[in-house]
Amino acid sequence: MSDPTEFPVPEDWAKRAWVNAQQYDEAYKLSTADPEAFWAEQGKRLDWIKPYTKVKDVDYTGEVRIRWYYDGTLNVSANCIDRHLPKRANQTAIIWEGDDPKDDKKITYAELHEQVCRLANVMKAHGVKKGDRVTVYLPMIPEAAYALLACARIGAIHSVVFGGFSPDSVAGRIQDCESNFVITADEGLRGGKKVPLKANVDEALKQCPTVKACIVVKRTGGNVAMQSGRDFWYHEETAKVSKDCKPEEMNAEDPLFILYTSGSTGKPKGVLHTTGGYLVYAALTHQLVFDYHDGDIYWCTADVGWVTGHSYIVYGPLANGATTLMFEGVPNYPDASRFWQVCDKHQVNIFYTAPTAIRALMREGEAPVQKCSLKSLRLLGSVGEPINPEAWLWYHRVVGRHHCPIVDTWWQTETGGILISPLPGATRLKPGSATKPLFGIQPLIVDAEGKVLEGATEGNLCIADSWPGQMRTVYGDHKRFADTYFSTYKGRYFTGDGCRRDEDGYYWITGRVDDVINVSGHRMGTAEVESALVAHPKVAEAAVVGYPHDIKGQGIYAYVTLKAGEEPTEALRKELVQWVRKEIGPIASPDLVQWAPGLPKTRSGKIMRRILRKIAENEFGNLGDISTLADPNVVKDLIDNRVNRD
Ligand code: 6R9
Repeated sequence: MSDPTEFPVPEDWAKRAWVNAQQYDEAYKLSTADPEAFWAEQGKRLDWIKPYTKVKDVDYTGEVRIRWYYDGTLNVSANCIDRHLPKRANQTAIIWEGDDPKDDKKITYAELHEQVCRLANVMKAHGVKKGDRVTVYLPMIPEAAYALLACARIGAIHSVVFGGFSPDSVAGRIQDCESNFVITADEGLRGGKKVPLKANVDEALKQCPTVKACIVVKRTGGNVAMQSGRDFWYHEETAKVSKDCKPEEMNAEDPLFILYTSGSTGKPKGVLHTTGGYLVYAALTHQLVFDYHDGDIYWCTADVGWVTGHSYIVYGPLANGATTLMFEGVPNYPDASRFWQVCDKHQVNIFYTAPTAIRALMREGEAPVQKCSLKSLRLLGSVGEPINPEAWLWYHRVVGRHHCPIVDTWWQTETGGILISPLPGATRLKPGSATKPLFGIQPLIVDAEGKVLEGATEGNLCIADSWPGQMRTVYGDHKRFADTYFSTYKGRYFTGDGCRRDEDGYYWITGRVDDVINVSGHRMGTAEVESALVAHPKVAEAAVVGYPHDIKGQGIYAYVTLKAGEEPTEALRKELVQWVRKEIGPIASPDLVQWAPGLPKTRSGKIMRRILRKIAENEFGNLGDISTLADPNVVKDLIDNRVNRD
């Protein structure tokens, strides 16, 4: 029997869920017909210090202006902690599961309050003020959540840098936002291996004169250098201060955080999110997409270094008074059943992970899953890249044992929260489709000229109107914000993704249409990898493209032209891969390097990436029009010398 192509909403789900099919249709209509009314109502899910009277002020043209709830004031940490205390002081807020299966810890809302207040007071004692930028470079330990919330409590803007980034990447991000305070740990621990976080910070800070102080969490107890007057131990500092800290009154449009993300050109952009709209949107989507009810145990396996960790480990769940699980380790340590063992151990009801993890675990066969009960699981989620139907069906059958709906959630760092996704009690599922837009979201599919295409069609995905969780600007460069997202198709937000809509109005994301590649769910700008490669003294030129990779989704394929006289040896290939790891971080390591005596260029000198992509994809039979090439012979050489991936 072939696999089903559609899965109806299970009856019990339609009954118990916050939203059923009919409610979805009605609310969606209202939300798009009268967004002001819809979002005015939704804003009430937060506690406001001064309630808003203005809801929406958006202009996608010209300089671009996006404001929500903009005369209201509130504090995000008070909304994620203090307001829950009367009812939930002793409820677990965070379940922490360490890298070592013997390590775990539960933090109640009362404890969370104390920890966040203490850290907030430490920052204040070190002179951190409202509006200052604080860089957070931490492993997946509870202090990461404390750090975010402590910043929010005093109105400092956090900029989390993923622990896998190199000292240079950390330095670049600190410099870009002129951060003056860093929170890190001695070392991280992942899959039994240590990550030298403090040593990386030391290296980075050589280039960062703005940083006045660095707080270090003792995680492994490893030996680290502490610079007197600049570096302070977290446990010592937090012991000195009061366990109460009054939350700062913030305007809804005051910045909450910056998160750097890769684009098709230039350096990573500092995506800026603000206070009120972001939290309304994260809370709403966390509640509805995951159908979160009181008492549920919810686990999102992302790292706080990515937006998924911000919105769906910390802010969304805690705004909803949820119990959120935070995992320090990796899916295959100590063995390939770790995820499922954690689900059983903590009785996880809702499990949210990435297709790359599912594919990697699928390769290990069913035995590691079958030996676990998984009886507690009720709902599964996917995020980060398109999920291929094969992985979807495996996830549904083997992990979900046929009875857990899968929410395939499409969104971006820029969108703050999920925009297109099934609602488990409302949406019939099709494996591989992110299905339908959430409330207030109006997707448009446009052709290359920006013409809006109707009905079943395929093209580029834009969003017609704003939602409260949308990014507000690129930190320090508003023009880049307007140019990147609103100038390709005038007056519309362009996502950078390709998309198909089927006859039922279901959306199928086909992947990036710009020069961004998606490696294991992480965004990488090809331009960034290229500039790292050409920074090597032996490299004259480089072009980087993605190619299909069984586990990672896309792998990194680099074409490298060496300087005259340099020998293309295996040792140099390895050196270049190491070089990129050092320059950017392990996630940017090229999987394949091809020595290219020349790159295909137009007569005006533009590299024709379309051709390089096809060769990397092994689809060189159909290269399309190459008549505009300055030297068509280079193409033959590239095809003849392409890297065999088997
Ligand atoms: C949340 C996140 C965003 C890019 C996005 C798209 C891809 C994310 C997806 C998906 C298909 C899904 N993407 N979720 N593609 N289906 N469910 O991943 O943010 O790191 O900014 O990446 O990821 O290409 O444009 P971010």
